[in-house]
Amino acid sequence: MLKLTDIQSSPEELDTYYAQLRAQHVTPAWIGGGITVEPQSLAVPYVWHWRDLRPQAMRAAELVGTAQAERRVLRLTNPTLPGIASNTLVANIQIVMPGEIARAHRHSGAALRLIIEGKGGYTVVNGERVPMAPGDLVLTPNWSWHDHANDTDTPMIWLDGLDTPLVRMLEAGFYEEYHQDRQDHNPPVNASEWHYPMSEMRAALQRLAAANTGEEIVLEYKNRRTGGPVMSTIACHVQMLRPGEKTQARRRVCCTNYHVVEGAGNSVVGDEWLDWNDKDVFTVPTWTFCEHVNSGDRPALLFSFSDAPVMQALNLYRDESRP
Ligand code: GTQ
Repeated sequence: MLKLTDIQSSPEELDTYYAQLRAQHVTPAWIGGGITVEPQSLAVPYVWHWRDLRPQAMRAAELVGTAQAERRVLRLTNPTLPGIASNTLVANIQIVMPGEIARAHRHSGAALRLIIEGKGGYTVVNGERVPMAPGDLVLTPNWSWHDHANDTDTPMIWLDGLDTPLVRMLEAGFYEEYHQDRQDHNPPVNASEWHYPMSEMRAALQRLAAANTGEEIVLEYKNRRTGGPVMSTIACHVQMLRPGEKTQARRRVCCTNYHVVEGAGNSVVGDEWLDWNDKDVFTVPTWTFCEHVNSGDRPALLFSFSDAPVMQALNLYRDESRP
């Protein structure tokens, strides 16, 4: 017969023992744990409004040159995290002014750009020129050379999504500067591996809406080579919400950041009510029920990026609808 043993020890004995363990850098696992019944995010739901972000991006361009700032980037900061928007993924606003470049480098972190403002700027990815227009998705997968340029006469502003917090946690980060400020590059190609024009996504969403099956209208951006998620650590989606549409509340084991390409509405994320408008950004922590409402009179487009491919690769992914 196996039994649970009950040993009576004095507080003094325990204190002495724990102090010895501390000095020896050993921790008793019966205090504290570290295993939770379900995921408990350190992050909180939060929305950053474009009306606040845009003037500060423009101000950054007045105050800081691209010679000083290798990337002129504002990091959206979750109120409960250190300088990052979500647990594994950052969401940053980058601005490149007319005539400026952001010089060439590469790093282990994978990055995406969702263009918010400006047309005709470009990113050079491994020697290929990738054009930018509002709503376009541009990928710079890990360890790809990339530099940004703006030859136009208006600012280029975009949302950067990177997996750098994940890479840092894994202690797998490398970084290298290119031997020139900019890469020599070829002209743009059709169906670039790194470029997903919003014009194509919008047309596909409108086709789905016209079929009117009553289902949610959501598309995943597919890696053109593998057919899987766009990058090994990041999946991207775009959802169209019809006027008045409200989605089912759902939660998933992954952290997700949203960008409002266009439209107005709100999302209830856990206990938080987040109002959003054109070009706002909001974050949904892991395992937190989330539902979206389009409260406007035009279709709303929500772009999102998440670390779901990481969870799936590690057999940690789950999702459920609210009963
Ligand atoms: O454009 O390469 O937001 O290296 C942060 C780090 C963007 C970039 C960021 C970066 C970049």
